Amino acid sequence: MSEILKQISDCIEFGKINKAAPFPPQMKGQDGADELTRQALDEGVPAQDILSKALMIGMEKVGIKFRENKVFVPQVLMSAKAMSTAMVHLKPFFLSGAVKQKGTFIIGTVEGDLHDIGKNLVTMMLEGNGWEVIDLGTDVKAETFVAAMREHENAFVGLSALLTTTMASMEKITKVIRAEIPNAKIAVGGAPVTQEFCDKIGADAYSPDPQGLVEYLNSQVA
Ligand code: B1M
Repeated sequence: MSEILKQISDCIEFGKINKAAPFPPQMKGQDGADELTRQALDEGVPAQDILSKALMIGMEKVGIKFRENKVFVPQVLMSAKAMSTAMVHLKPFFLSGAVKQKGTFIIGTVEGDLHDIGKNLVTMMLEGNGWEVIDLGTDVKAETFVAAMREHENAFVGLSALLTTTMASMEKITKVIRAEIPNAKIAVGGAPVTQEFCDKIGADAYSPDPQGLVEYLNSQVA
């Protein structure tokens, strides 16, 4: 990994948002995810590399430490904030791929689940691939998905879940959407979700990453 990608990854891992941020104390006064991401882009590092070789790596390390109780929610929130700050710089690069809109995609993180970084990434990638995205946010109830789908006829819908506990919400929401709008095209994703689970709940598509979702949606309108 190049030096700057390693530095950005460290900023995510330790929650260093920008130079002015006093947290973490051992990085006080140093550039943070904000400045370093800008610098990397200015130096010509591809946005995709910054995402996959720095931001995602840093977040993965945080996830492991979180699971092992080596860091706690406040530190994870600082990491999430550092990641969102970096993503602001990346967004125009993903969006610049847009030519004409291929269709509309409604997305939300399911009821009970507040994780939104992955959903936001999916949104960015889809927009960059020419899809109009209606983002319903986090903790989204079945009725909200259905209302948005009635408002945007023929839109595809995507459900994101990051907790094993909220996979139950995903199942419930899928059932409600199916009952209300039988021909709905429902895609599901998020770390604990699998193809097997997708099949079990009767969703139409599963992808472990945004690219797979882009490919699925593009195949539906080709
Ligand atoms: Co939470 N959290 N968290 N968390 N958190 C996880 C998910 C966890 C795996 C951590 C761990 O234990 N190692 C664990 C879940 C365990 C489980 O259920 N098996 C967990 C837990 C337990 C919790 C709390 C319960 C902790 C607590 O309070 N005790 C709590 C729940 C709150 C709630 O939602 N009700 C909680 C809270 C939080 C924070 C608020 C602190 C913060 C969220 C901040 C935010 O999102 N704004 C947070 C974070 C940051 C994480 C980790 C560290 C990182 C998640 C993330 O953003 N990853 C996470 C551990 C981990 O995953 N490494 C963890 C980066 C993101 C780019 O990946 O979201 O997977 P991801 O998205 C990917 C793919 O999954 C895919 O594309 C994305 C890009 O590749 N994808 C889709 C996502 N949605 C898709 C939809 C699609 C297709 C693809 O189609 C529709």
